[in-house]
Amino acid sequence: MLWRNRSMPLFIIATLLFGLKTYVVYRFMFDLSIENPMQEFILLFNPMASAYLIFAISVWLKPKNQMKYLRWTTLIGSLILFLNLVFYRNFTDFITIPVLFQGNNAADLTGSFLTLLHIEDIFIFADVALIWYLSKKKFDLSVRLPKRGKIAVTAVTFLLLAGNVVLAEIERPMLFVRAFDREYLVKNIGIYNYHLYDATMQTKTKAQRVFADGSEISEIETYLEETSPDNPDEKTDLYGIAEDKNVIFVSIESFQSFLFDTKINGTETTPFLNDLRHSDDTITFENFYHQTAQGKTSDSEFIVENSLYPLGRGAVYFTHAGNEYNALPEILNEEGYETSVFHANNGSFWNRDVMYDNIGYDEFYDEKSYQITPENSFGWGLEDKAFFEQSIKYLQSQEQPFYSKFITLTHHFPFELPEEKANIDQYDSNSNTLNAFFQTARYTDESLELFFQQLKNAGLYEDSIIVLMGDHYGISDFHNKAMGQFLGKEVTPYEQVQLQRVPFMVHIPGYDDGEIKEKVVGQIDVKPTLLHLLGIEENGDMTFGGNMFAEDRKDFIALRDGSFISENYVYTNELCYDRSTGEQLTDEAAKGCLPIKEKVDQDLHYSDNIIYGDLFRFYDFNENEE
Ligand code: GP9
Ligand code: MN
Repeated sequence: MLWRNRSMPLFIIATLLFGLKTYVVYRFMFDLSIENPMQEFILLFNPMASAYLIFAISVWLKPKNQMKYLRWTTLIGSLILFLNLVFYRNFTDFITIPVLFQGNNAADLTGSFLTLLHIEDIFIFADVALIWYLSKKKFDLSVRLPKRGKIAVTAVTFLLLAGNVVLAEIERPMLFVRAFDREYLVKNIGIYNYHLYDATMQTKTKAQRVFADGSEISEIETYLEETSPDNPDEKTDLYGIAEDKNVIFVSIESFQSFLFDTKINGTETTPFLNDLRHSDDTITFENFYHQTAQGKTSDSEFIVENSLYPLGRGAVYFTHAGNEYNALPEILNEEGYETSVFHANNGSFWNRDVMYDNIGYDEFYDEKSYQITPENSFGWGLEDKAFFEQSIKYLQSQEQPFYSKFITLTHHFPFELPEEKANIDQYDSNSNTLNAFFQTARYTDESLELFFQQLKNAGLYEDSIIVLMGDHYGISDFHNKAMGQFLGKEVTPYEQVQLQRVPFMVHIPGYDDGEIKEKVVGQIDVKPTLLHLLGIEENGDMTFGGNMFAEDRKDFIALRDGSFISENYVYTNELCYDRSTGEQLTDEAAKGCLPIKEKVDQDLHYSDNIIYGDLFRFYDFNENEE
């Protein structure tokens, strides 16, 4: 007899309940795309295999400890699942170890956290309660097996695991090598094994810095030279147009380009920005993409400052804040600019205080510099109108020319706005998030209009150029149904990529040749573009982007998950689309995507190596300046 009382042992009950529960959560509470029956089967198989893996180990323990072990592992496993679900609702992504260590942010996220909880989440803990109850002594559902029996139980673990890996490999060849997309991993090997995989990756990346030497940096230097367009030094009419002017860079929170020219019940969402886009003193890039990943705003800052890609896991601002960089503020400091950042949030959010110091910002005006009262704050903190208004005096105290970055906050998930401050209706769909989105977007638009006015009043406007950029998406694909309703078309993977367009506008007072440019560009291009406008030659720099105004440009914009946009194609989820029509290309026609995809992967790989290996410590930027 394998177990006493002939009742089913608790580790089997736990496996069935926990496995099934996990499957139901994957299937109905996450929003994982299931394309065929095989994927459906793997989605059911992997939680069963994982649950068995975790619980079957208990047969090696003494009966009393078996119960304790099963109790705690079901609870911890359920917590992991629950936290991932909450994280997913906000980011459509899964937790990675670096993200976990961003403790400050987690604390600051409490406001959003509560809005991410759903009543049905209780279901995730239903089996935990049952297991705790059944693990009581009176039921005695422990097992006492001879050694052979224990080995047999464990052997099944390996069979299940091997089965899972084989199935995953058939479904997604080279899954572990190409693991850009965490959703594939979770779908195929389950969330628990995914965390084991992530832990292995973490160890590997930590080791990379230790083993890096100077040899690889020259390989990357050659690569960047060879892949740069024919004439990287091309000087356009705009070269030096902003020489000696101040640069006011505004990073607009969660602003997506689809908002332009939209109306809710007849009211324009962004009247000020719409006018600006069509004015003579503004150049707008219509096809400008954000390229951020888990580090959100901080990733956008990192890309802009360095023209490097962010990392696929975690925020570089956290994971590699001590690296050597050749960042924009450092370059501008050398050119005689005073550099500063204005952001009315906790200074340590995204580890900004540490990173800013490392990359050379002279001042950081964080929440301590602002008068924050119950009347002027809601949601994430100080409202943008008060933020801009209170910043002007600090801006006036800067030595000119200055480079000042402003990071707005009000238009941030969950897009809260007191009713009396809303000047546009909510949208009406099944997504409260999208419904509220237009009100805070409108608020941002109004605060920018006021800011421009205040700059004029303060006498700072004429001598400055004002650059406006969206940091990343605000509406994740979790809301695709509502988004489809708003756009009047289904949000296909192609549309999903197109929704990653965010504003990029260069406003030059006195300029009279403004236009809306169609070129495909992205955040990676901002640093070389600003330097071009300022007339600063940085020949020895290593950048993955290029001047947006140049004729000869690199032929793609890579997104962090390996998707890309080129003049002719949009590539995502391993599918190639015609960029102009959105039509999915197959066979011969789809082959056009392949050579570009290779370059994209190489680019991301080299940029990662620079960061993981801290390779700029082996490179002398001044010496390489020609
Ligand atoms: C926090 C603000 C928002 O200071 O920049 O960060 P996000 O959540 O968008 O990355
Ligand atoms: Mn942001």
